[in-house]
Amino acid sequence: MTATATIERFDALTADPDTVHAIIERDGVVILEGLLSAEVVSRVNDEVGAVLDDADPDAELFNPIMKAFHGPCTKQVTSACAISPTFATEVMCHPLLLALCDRILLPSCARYQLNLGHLLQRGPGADEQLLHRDEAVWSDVPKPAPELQMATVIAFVDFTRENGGTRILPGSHGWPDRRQSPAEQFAQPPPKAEQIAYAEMPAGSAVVYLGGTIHAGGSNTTEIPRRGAHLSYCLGWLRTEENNYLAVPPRHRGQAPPPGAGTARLCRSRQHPARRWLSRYGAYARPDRAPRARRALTSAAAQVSQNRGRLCTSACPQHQWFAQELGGSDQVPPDRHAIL
Ligand SMILES: O=C(O)CCC(=O)C(=O)O
Ligand SMILES: [Fe+2]
Repeated sequence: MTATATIERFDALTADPDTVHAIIERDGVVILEGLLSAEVVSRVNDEVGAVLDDADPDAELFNPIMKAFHGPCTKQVTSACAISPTFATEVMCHPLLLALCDRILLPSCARYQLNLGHLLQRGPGADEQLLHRDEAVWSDVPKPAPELQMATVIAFVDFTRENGGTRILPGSHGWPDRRQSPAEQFAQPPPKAEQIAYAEMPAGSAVVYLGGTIHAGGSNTTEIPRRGAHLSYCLGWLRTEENNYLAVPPRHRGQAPPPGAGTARLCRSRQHPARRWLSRYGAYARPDRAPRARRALTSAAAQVSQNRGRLCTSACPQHQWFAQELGGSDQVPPDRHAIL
């Protein structure tokens, strides 16, 4: 087997956040072993098991790019915190992850926020995912930019090279192509095998990387579904990938961050009538669920008049899809902007 790059590892129980941060700045990535206890891993697995069993890896998503991105063998379930209370309280708000966010994100915003927390189960037969930088979703932010995002993939089974453990290119956060558009980045020659590291790690560990670090899910040539969660945080002034105003259940919104992480506000939302629909059917909703969406949105519309000032950009695909479902027009009525 060809030599591969390596990722520096820390024992999460004893790691000093300043030291871990220094290595993330240097390499763009670290592995935190033992971030979650075996008991927390088993509780999350119990809480998400039935939903993942039911998930259809080949389900239509309203955004076909997302479907191609995850591939036909990956079960992708949004809003993990709405499914698993343990995920919401003990994973999403983990003090070490928030301590790293304090160092990476807080210099560039008043408060950072949850960007997304979804489950990614790469099933047998899953192909290698396209290598990418997660920050490509904010490609309109002029470069150079501050760090926009800190991401993790957390293992809920042992991750191996064979079962699709995340592939990472250490140091790629410092490559000059980071300043190019996503299209130009994808046109770069593929990396050499020896530049790629594999996040092989026991269940309960996490690979933590920057928005500018190139990475992707691996191929799964085993019979074992690779169950992981992709959890990321971003600057407070960015629009998030999951709509956490709706996705985070009210009981977790007011949750006090753990001591030492007083600067995090993981979600600013208040109770919203469309939230239940969204947490049940996912932030990347399927078109065939439109009737339910319409009902939720109709009742939501009554509430949004208070909210008219907060408009989202009419170019977002979610927006356009809702607009078509609601009236066959490509314009969302102004009184519905605020809910998207
Ligand atoms: O599943 C993985 O290992 C990586 C997933 C990922 O990079 C993503 O969804 O952006
Ligand atoms: Fe990614």
